[in-house]
This record gives sequence, structure tokens and C-alpha cells, in this order.
Amino acid sequence: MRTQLRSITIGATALATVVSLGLSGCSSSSKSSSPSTTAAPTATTTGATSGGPSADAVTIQGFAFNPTPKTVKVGTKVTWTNDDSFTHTVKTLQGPTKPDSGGIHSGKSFSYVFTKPGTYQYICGIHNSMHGTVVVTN
Ligand SMILES: [Cu+2]
Repeated sequence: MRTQLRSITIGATALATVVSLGLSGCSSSSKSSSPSTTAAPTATTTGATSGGPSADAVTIQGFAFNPTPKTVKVGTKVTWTNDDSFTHTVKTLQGPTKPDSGGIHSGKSFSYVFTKPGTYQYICGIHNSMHGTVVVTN
């Protein structure tokens, strides 16, 4: 009885291995196990966002973030591009998360994916008078 239980366990493990190897694996060890059509969900497109995150942009120019406030949906990737000839940063003071770019040199950009809804208030860490806001909605 014990051995029987054991062999069942081994069989299940072997099956699981075959499944995890997928169709690409060599199925040389396939000994006509009854084809269980209780299919393992192989190609599950996981959850909400199929087709990648949406994107939005903020420009840094003339010592200002534009536009601000910027309203985006959760999961949006926001890219700040520095069109000034000075280095700026995006430093979040208040928000569910605290994106902090570090120095964004002239002509460079910084991207951040907002995964939590809320209001994000940020400044330029170098020029503290530069204020910006991102509002992330569900
Ligand atoms: Cu700045």
C-alpha cells in the first residue's frame, strides 16, 4: 500500500515535470500515461494589463514641469524628459511611493511606472522651487 502511494506521487511529479518542460522539451520519457485533459493553464495572460503598460510624458523645460498636474491611470509609465540645458531631478516629497530620479542631465529622461493610485507631489531636488504633481487614478 505504501509503495503504491509512493509510485502515484512519483508519477504525479513526473507528469508535472513534463508539463513544466512544456512542448519544447523532449518527450522521450512519455510512457503512454492517460492523457488527462485537465489541462494545466500554460499560456495564461496574467491579469489586467494585456498589451503592456500605457505611457505618458512630462517635459522639463524652463525650470518647470509640464504639464502639471499630470493625471494618469494606474500602471502608466511616465517619462520625464529634460529639455533644459541644466540637470534636473524628479524627487517625490509626498505620495504612495517615492520615485526619485537622481540627476537627469540635459537631453536625458527618466521613467517611472505608477502602480499605486494617489497624488504624488514632487520637486526638482536641485531647484526646490520647481514643483510638479502626478495624480494616479484607478
Ligand atoms: Cu532642477
